[in-house]
Amino acid sequence: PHSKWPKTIPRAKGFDSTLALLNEGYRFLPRRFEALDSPIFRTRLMLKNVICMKGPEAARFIYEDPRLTRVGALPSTVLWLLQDEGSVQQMDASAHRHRKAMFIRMLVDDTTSMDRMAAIFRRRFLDRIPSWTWRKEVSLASEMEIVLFQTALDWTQTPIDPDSVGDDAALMADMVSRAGHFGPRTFTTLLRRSHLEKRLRRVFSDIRSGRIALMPGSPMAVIANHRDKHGHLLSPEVATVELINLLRPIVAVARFIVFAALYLHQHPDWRERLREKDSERLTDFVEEVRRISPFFPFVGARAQSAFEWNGYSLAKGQWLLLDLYGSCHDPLRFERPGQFEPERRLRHEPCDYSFIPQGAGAYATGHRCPGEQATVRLMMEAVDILCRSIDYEVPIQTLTVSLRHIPAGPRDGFRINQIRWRD
Ligand code: HEM
Ligand code: MYR
Repeated sequence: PHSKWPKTIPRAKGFDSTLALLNEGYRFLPRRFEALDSPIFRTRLMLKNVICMKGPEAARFIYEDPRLTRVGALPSTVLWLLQDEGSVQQMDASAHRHRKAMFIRMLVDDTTSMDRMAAIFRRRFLDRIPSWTWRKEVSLASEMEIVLFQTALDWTQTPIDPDSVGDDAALMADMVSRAGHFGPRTFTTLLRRSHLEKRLRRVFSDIRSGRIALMPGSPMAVIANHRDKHGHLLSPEVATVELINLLRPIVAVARFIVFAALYLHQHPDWRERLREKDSERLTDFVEEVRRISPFFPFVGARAQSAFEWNGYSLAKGQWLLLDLYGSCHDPLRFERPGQFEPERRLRHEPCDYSFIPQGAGAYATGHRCPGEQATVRLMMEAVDILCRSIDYEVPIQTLTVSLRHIPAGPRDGFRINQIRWRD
């Protein structure tokens, strides 16, 4: 079904919507699409004119039109927390495709490498459980952040002082949790990030000078040996930024795992079903968690020149937002979008422009997340362990997820107790 595109882009009420966005969170965009009965509207955010869109046609546009760029599409603090200068997210056209190919080799094409990531995670997770059994209760979010960070370090072969693993894992998680709002803590997180970058730049310098040897084929080696289109190695600065582009989002998968645990808790029939080993059913479950969970709210883009799209004339520099959350909850595409129904049997496909929790379109040519398979694999391992390896109780706590908070999640990161092995 197609949403109706109006002749002219309607304008949302009010002079500037920044406060409304901070207040309404994930609901801000969907509410206005509904109120204006349009998949597109104009407003101001941070006093800047912005066009907001949802749906498959908009996703195809934002992810595939070469006249758009990601440069200048995010507030600087979000850019420094989540991407940084010189990163793949900020590149365009052939330079982007060349850098993106490096990520695709590691995260999509090299299936042995993905199997290795999943196996490391499984081992690290199972190894962590004995330390839970004697604790009164644990926060699944913080535990998963540590296990995922250890996984990311092992998988990439990043040499980091074991004493700093706890702090660095928390830093990875903070980069994501602070990206949705600004305040004094944003700057502390950015400062911690710059200290970590300094340590990692030294690692790349030591690799270049031969002081550190690398495991051939490891992501660390792939980044250290990557050459740009002109045959130049990446600078230690850019190599560091791209390494963090692997470490940080792997830790961010903890958020999806917490949502998966929440849905297991609310749908005990699914926990029962998943006790039987069945990878199709497990995939159904995990993909529905990715669709329904409020995580990456929207992505931004900017027009590199003035042009016409879909009958609308866009000015040079026009700022655009695509609602990922709203597209995944669009009643035109998903029946009962607010209901958790793994029976939908969703699968992420390059030609799907509706089920887009991690972006849309082709991996190689656009900015779609190259870590989607990795995310699904890690979530499947986690849900498998939560259903088949252990039993636990969920003590009384606030489990409602406020959609006003970006990124969202249960308040205490989902506490569990009375953890025991299943026989
Ligand atoms: C890009 C979401 C996990 C690596 C993206 C984009 C989204 C996204 C929405 C597109 C941004 C845009 O269009 O500008 C997520 C979410 C994740 C996740 C919600 C869940 C934790 C991962 C993982 C990795 C990863 C596990 C790698 C290990 C990347 C990279 C890009 C990216 C390198 C940049 C791609 C480009 O600019 O071409 N991610 N991601 N992500 N993601 Fe993820
Ligand atoms: C990653 O670490 O790259 C993956 C997860 C990032 C999720 C970030 C969620 C909050 C983003 C809020 C800002 C929206 C930017 C348009």
